[in-house]
Amino acid sequence: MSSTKKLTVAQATIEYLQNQFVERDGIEQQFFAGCFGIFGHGNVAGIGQALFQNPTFRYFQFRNEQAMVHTAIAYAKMKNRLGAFVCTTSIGPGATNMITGAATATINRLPVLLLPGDIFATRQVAPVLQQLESQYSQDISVNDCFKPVSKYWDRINRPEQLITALPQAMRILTSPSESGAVTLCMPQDVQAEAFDFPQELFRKKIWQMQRARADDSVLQRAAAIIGKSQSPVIIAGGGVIYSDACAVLKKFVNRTGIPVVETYAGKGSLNYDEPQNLGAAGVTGTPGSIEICAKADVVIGIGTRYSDFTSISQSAFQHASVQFINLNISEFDCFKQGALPVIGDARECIKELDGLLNFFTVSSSYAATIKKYNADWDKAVEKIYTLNHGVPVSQGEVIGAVNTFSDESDVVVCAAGSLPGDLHKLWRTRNCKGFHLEYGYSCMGYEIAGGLGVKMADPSREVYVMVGDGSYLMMAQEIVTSIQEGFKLTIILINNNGFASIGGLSNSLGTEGFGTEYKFRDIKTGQLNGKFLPVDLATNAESLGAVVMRTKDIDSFKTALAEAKNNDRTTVIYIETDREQRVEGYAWWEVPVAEVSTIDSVNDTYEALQKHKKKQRYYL
Ligand SMILES: Cc1ncc(C[n+]2csc(CCOP(=O)(O)OP(=O)(O)O)c2C)c(N)n1
Ligand SMILES: [Mg+2]
Repeated sequence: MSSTKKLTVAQATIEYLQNQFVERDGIEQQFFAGCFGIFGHGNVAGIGQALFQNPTFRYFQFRNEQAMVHTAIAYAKMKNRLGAFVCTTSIGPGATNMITGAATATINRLPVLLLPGDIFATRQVAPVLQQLESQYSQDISVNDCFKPVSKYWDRINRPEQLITALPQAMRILTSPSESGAVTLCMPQDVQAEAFDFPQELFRKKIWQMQRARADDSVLQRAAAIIGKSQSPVIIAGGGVIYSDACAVLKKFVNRTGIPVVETYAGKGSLNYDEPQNLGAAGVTGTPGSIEICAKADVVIGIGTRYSDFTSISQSAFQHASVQFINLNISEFDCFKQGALPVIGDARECIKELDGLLNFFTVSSSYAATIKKYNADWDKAVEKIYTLNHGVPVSQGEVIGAVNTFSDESDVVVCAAGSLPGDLHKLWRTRNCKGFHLEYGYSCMGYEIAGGLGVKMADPSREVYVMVGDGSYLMMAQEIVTSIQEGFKLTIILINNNGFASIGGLSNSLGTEGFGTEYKFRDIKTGQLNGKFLPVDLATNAESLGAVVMRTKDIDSFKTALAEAKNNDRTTVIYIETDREQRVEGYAWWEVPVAEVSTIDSVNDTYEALQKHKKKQRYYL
């Protein structure tokens, strides 16, 4: 047997990727489920040829490169980072279309492997079609823009560089602490070059996704601090779910009574009806969660990166001597908030803390407070779910109808607009993978493409994509892909004629919703305050091949949900909502306000901002 195998760089890449496996808790699985792509001259004869030659590594055709990265991200999220997709593009615009996707992956710490085509390494033909030239270096292409949004970035200028680049890519992709977008730029000529690669490169390789244990003495210190606390709280972040720590968290808090608040990525860590679950944390938090965090003497952040939505722009934690203890696999996140850093896998760390704290329970008065907050909030949710607002309906009622109709195992998917905050507060979670929010980058356009990734990861569940008209207009084209591949989505398309979220924010900042409604330019005023635009989004969805149901009131909406469940093709349920019937908010969020203005309402808002800012703190 020869010790080398002659393959093109593209063929070697695909063959290598096909042989990569991950193992966690003794369960082994193939890491990549295939390759998403859009072909152009920068990849058609390289990666394209390799995929054509090797149909067992399945190729999926997409409509937009950014969207296909979103689908890959959602897939990896649904798989708790134990599965991923490869994305191939041409050079130039096809490649740079993936940059937003790369940032979305990296901010959410989710693995995607990007293979953008790149300019000729030989340079002889330069500038190739779509090459952006640099006057001071021939060693630069638009693909350098991936550097700040990738966790690993490389350019394969010679075939043998693959041999050392691919294992580095895999190390990052399968690391629970380092995961994110990995970009291997593939010059279009090099992709097609042959090389005698060592056979060992194509051996089956199993990457262990390790459950790192924390340092004993640090765990003991953490237990000692929690053991003496009067009003502890746990912030459950995405790390709880990715580490598959939901069951041990439930056991720990059911026994100790420590309340839990959930971030966007962490919502679902506990089911909604668990007695210790106070629900949404932070800016879009429940009143109980906000109160408990404000008074907490010990804050235990598990698998959270403390975004400003969680920390209420660093005004959430008001106890004079609040002490943070972070359980996190990522050292970077673990040290945030001046915390005692318990660096390790969430599930293992919770288990060990549970053992060390076997003497501890919260006081009965603290438990009673938590119980009351829970009961009060559940009443508030019920009221919003059953508002009977009439036509146009309220967004809260729509969420209520979807939540009530859907099965326990179903998944809701969302990313941007006013829906995420409302869902964060109102969605009654019933399984730890049922609430899929991309709120790290909150990237408009993630919703439908993301829904597709969720469905691909688990076709046994119904996937409910909730999307606003603004996000829909930004990126709806993967409806076509969902139909092509037979991955059925139920898309709830909420039309409120523009940006309810940013419109509301603008109003609250004194700028009267400027630029946030979808209206004609008025000839007299010269402003965008004419009639509403005559856009028909339902017909648009129909034209992409979806089954479309146009609903107006909440009863017809509920009927449509039942019908949609029986469809096997992607179905869009269209409904218009009253943009001003908002779900109440209970916390502040820092958004800058003009320090000087000719408009009184802006000046008033600036004064209010100064008051709120007094509550902000540094935790060192
Ligand atoms: C790609 C992108 N561009 C801009 C924004 C800023 N932004 C956040 S929400 C929003 C409006 C969303 O409108 P829509 O989807 O209709 O939801 P609604 O606010 O009406 O609920 C905008 C522009 C964003 N999050 N993502
Ligand atoms: Mg809207």
